[in-house]
Amino acid sequence: MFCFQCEQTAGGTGCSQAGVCGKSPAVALAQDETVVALIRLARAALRQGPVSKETGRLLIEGLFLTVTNVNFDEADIRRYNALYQEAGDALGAGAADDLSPQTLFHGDRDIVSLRSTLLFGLKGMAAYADHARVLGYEDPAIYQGCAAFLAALVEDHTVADWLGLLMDFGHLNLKTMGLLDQANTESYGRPTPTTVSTHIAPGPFIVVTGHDLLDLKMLLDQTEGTGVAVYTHGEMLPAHGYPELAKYDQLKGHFGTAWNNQQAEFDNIPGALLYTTNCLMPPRPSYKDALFTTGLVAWPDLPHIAADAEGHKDFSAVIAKAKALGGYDQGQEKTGANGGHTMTTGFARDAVLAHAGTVVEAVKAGDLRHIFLVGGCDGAKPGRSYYTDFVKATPADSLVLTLACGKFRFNDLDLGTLGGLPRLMDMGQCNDAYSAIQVAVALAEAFDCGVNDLPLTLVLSWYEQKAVCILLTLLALGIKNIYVGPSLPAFFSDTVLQTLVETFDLHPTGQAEEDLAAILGA
Ligand code: FSO
Ligand code: SF4
Repeated sequence: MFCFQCEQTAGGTGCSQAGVCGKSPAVALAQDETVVALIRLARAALRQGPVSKETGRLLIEGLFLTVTNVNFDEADIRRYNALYQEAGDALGAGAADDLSPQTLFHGDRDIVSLRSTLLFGLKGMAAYADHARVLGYEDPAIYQGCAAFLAALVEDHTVADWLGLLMDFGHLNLKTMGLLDQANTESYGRPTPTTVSTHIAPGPFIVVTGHDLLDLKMLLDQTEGTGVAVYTHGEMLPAHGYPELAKYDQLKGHFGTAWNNQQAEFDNIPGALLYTTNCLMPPRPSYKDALFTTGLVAWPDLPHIAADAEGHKDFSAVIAKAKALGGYDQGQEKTGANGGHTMTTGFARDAVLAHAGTVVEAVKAGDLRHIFLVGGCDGAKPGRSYYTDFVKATPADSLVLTLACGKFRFNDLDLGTLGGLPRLMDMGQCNDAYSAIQVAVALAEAFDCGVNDLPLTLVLSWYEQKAVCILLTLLALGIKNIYVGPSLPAFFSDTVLQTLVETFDLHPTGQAEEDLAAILGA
């Protein structure tokens, strides 16, 4: 096997014996076969004319299937692959479309680097497109673009052309994040600032993790009146900000922190666990029996809740498991990383821009010196205390916007307020980078300047492929001077890295205090 798509890749270069994530060589091969089956399907579909909705759905589903920590079940992946192969056959895929999985990661190092960057970005974007699709939001341009980029992966391009493709892709991902933003806000209302408790009450409960808000909504409908409480974990925290989800009394609070702490946090848990998307880690025996997967997530021999033809899911087995486990006898404090008992969320673009006037005036008056967006993924490797250190060191006359699961390093800290606004504001899940971009654009308009001229710095943490698509969107928008860590992608060759550094002033993170001083001194 060879896989280097995530930040925890073995030795910082590539997993070749087994995945650090728990992925076996057989699963890795099956997932590479998924990718070549999708390229084959895309090429055949493009020859027929506009890509159909049915084909587009298969492309995004298949790509999402191969994202880090989603599916570890070889038999399940092979079932999907057979569908993609059949769909390609039906569209007239020929021998010339058959590719060996080895074509993906072999050849000139810079070309492999550029191809991998595009492929991993596509995987991340596919997850967002799939979340929008389940809510009934689809865009033919996204499906068409997805097919075209898949086909482009195995075509010859100059380095300059590859970079052009990556920028075009960044714009398509912006469109996709915009569609998901529309899907989420039209389905569940506009997020409002909300304080979420980390207290776990006695009695039966279910912990829901991952990103799929529709799964949570269906579970909330089905747990009404059952006496079973529901808690979020990891990237589900922002659900509490959506009025149409927060209205359920049994949605009680947040359990623990981010995905990378699940093995410790779920140890001997007396509640049921529902995994809606990534990030699944190899389950420990002490909670394996409590675990259910849904959507594209799968682990061999663990129960999976599938949707029926109408998209409905029956979570009665999860509810029954929660009742059987019974919950804690006494209330528990599952505090944040710094011992805090609450977390806040719901500061999406409307909530922040409602105070745009205050922010603009505070900057003009010299009361607000800088805005930081400290966001991205959390991860299991050491070195991520950088983000805690950075946020703790930000001066009192600065604001910290955050999003995605990296925030659990610091989102229980009380950073106080500035001009009536909390200094720390959680904008939501990783896809809510869309909201952050809207805020940056609106502030630039208010100041009549470019986004790069704002007193704003992005300090990003990456782990998996969604972070790749977001980074490409930010670069495509011309946003410069971004700090990225905790380590750089193994799939960036020296030439690609140098190009990104020179073109976009991309900075690898260094020491928190030094980086902060450099930003504020600039
Ligand atoms: Fe985190 Fe996992 Fe949302 Fe990622 S939970 S690491 S970037 O999947 O998608 O932020
Ligand atoms: Fe290794 Fe990451 Fe690939 Fe898993 S997803 S095999 S940890 S590079």
